[in-house]
Amino acid sequence: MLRYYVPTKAQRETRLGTLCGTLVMSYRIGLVGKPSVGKSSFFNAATMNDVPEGAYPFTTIDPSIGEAYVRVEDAAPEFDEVSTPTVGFLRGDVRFVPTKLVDVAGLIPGAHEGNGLGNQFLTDLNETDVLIHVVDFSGTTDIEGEATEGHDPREDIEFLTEELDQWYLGVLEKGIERYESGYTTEEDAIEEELAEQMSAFKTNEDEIKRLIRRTDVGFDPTEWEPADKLELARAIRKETKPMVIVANKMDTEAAQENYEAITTDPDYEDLTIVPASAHAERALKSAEQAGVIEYRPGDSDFEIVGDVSGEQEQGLEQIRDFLEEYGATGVQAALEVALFDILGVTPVFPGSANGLENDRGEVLPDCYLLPPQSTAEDFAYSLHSDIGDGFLHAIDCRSNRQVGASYEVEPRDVLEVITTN
Ligand SMILES: Nc1nc2c(ncn2[C@@H]2O[C@H](COP(=O)(O)OP(=O)(O)OP(=O)(O)O)[C@@H](O)[C@H]2O)c(=O)[nH]1
Ligand SMILES: [Mg+2]
Repeated sequence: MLRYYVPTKAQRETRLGTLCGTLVMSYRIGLVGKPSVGKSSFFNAATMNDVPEGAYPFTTIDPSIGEAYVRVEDAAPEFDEVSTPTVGFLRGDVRFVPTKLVDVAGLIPGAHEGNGLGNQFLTDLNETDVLIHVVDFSGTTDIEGEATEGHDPREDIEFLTEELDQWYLGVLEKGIERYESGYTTEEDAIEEELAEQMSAFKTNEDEIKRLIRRTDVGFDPTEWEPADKLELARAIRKETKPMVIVANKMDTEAAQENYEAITTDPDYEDLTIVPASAHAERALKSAEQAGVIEYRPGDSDFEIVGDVSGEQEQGLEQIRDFLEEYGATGVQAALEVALFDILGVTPVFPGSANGLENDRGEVLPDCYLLPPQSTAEDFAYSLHSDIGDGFLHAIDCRSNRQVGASYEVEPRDVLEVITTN
């Protein structure tokens, strides 16, 4: 009866390993940057928490993890249904699917050598899958986060990647030392040693091997020059901590001028930069909670529905002008660029071909965020290991067609999994 490909135990374990790392624990987006750029303000605006914000460096010391949401167009209306999410929530036709956001201490140049709050704070970023680099585009904070004027945000963009690369290099060098000290047995390959040493960065042997090949440094670390080591460290960092830049404090004129200059500078055209105002997002969400406006996070407009003072109205109208100019506050957009554009995460709805409602009366209660190139079978494993083990085929609920184990899922697929058990 099993007409479809069933993985061997070893294949299953490898795949489950990956899934446990990313799916079951859900995605983690890390906020990085020098002090006073607005990481905590962005965190609070996205998660509606109240971690301390302050116009002085190192306001944040201990990391915070909160729940943020990414928007996915709901699939239920295509089936003439209204969904009832049990995970996240629905606003109009938009599903807000939860993801984790991490706020950490600010980094200053030399952090990897212990400057500022030092190296241990870098490790707070270990478990993150993708980074949002928050940059103060207003230029009113210097490279260490102290108040100034006319600081060039380009400097911040440069230093942060350098700092992360040096951090990776330090860990990589420890792995090379261990390898060369003969601590490991002779048969061990360098990629094995490095994968173990760098496992906290969510990498593995295959990935290291691929990156050694891609950087062309060769498999004998005794031959590696300092520049080779840095190149490899950088390649591993780029792979395991891809990054989007948020141009924050865009509600100020100075930030808008810098944004215009940097986004038209050919040296920076390869970067993904999202213009944002953490303050505007927070203000709109707070006004919504107070019943003053109706605002759906990420939207390009809002409606005033309550009584407002003249001053409040003026503030809100200023934010409306901002939304008109930049399309949105940028907070939602940055989270979505990080997960969907940079990581290539695919949202998939578990459904049923015979009407979307499940036996608990819920309509499309869940939406899974799957790693790029996930197959129908990976999706089954993400539902439950037993469902993956018993996978027969899946049904695309829109077309009612069967799809096999190796079918690559597409964004907003609605799939039912048929199993042997
Ligand atoms: N104009 C403007 N100011 C902002 C915005 N976001 C944050 N700020 C201000 O920038 C300062 C620093 O904000 P925080 O959120 O504490 O910055 P941080 O990056 O978490 O700082 P550390 O925890 O010290 O690393 C505060 O005075 C905020 O009010 C924004 O969108 N616009
Ligand atoms: Mg902070």
